[in-house]
Amino acid sequence: MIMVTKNQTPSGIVEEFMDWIRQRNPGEREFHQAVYEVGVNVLPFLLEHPEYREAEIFRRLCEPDRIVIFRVVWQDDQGNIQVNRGYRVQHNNAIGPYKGGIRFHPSVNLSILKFLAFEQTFKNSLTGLPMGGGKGGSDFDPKGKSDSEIMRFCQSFMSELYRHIGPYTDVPAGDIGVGGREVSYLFGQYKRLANQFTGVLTGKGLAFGGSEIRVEATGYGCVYMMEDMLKHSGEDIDGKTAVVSGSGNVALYAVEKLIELGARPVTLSDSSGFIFDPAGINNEKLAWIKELKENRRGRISEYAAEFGVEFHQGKNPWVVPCQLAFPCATQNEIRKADADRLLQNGCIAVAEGANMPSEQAAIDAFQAARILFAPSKAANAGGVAVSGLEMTQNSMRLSWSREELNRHLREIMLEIHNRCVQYGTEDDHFVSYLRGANVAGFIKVADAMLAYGVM
Ligand code: NDP
Ligand code: 2IT
Repeated sequence: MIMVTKNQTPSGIVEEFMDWIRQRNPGEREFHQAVYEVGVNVLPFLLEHPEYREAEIFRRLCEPDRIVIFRVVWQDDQGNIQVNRGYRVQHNNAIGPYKGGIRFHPSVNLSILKFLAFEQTFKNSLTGLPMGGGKGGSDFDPKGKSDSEIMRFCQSFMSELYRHIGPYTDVPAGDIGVGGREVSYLFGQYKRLANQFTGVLTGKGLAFGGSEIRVEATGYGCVYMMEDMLKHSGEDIDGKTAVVSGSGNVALYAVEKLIELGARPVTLSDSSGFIFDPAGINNEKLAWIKELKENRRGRISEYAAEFGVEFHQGKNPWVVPCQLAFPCATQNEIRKADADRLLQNGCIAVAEGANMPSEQAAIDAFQAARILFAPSKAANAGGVAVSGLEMTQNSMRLSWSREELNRHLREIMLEIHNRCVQYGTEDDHFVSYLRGANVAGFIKVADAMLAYGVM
């Protein structure tokens, strides 16, 4: 049944839909934000597509298929019993098994995981690969924990999760706080409980079914997206100054690719503040940061001491003048005031490495200024795309070379760029990558859902 609408204008339809979302999901701010960000493009698109509208496809897409919430109990090194909460949001499997990362961070709650799983569904669709959307995690804080505490937590988490996932059901991977070490502990425990060696997680080590380029894929893919947007508008990435936030998996490999393509990355950050290196981070400094972050698990402030540059405690890097911005840390890290500052300082393009890093008012400012803006579901899709290729390799029981995988990643990012151009080009030739990504991501899932009938 089609809901009777008070007001059939596009903004009236969005407003009415959001009233429904807020009423059904009270207090879930991030989830409301993610639905709005997609709905503002997709709901007006439905006015011209009654087949989707009459089948209430978008409304169905705003209700996850299933959510599992469970207790995770583990023992710390002092012998104390610790209690955390685990989640898996299986959002939509219309076009493939649920697929998406696991986040371990004290801020994790249902709203954050529902927003991430919702976004993941459209992102995975955009990759062109057969993957549905899901996301999981826990409010567990890996910071300051010993290796054995991380192992015990991961084993306990998987002791419940394993019954809900599988290579044809749901295939988790990493996200904030979950990297190679955690995926290994999780996969080991799954294998033990299920007595099966399958491609049930991605981001695995190369010795046990992992894929080349997966570690690099999100950061590299994000820079490829930027390269393609610049090319499409007659610009070049070479020589441009780039501001990058975060100093985790996504940020470090974005910096690596920026250096390779001749850009000048000048910042990195973590939750304590940012470093500003006006000379640019080069390969030698990047190798030092990788050792710091991946092996010693240190803080980015140590870079300032090592290389004699400024560390800005408690601040984010959007005050630094740049042409290109790469938010690669977390959601809502670019506020409206940050967006205004970036624009005043001459920023011409933003590619979102993190998921939903720009708040809505910041996006509105970027769009109003007509700068190039690649939303996360397009810009960071390279990670899950190579996860999809890891699944393919696991099914075929073979491993492709680094060169072959990088070639696939490059092609997939270009295809995503071109889909955004196809669905997002406006009358004045401005490309709304946001609208393009939302509409193109929606159509594939919607067509599958229509084909299945009412469910
Ligand atoms: P990591 O855990 O490797 O790194 C996260 C980085 O962001 C750290 O530098 C961390 O600093 C910082 N950070 C995290 N939370 C906050 C916060 N609340 N405030 C300030 N800084 C914060 O995660 P990833 O690099 O994997 O993920 C970064 C973003 O990219 C996330 O939004 C994630 O969802 C997204 N993403 C990741 C993909 C992947 O393949 N890994 C794929 C697609 C998107 P600190 O150490 O101080 O906490
Ligand atoms: O947000 C994301 O796309 C990820 N964290 C990666 C998911 C995956 O399954 O590789």
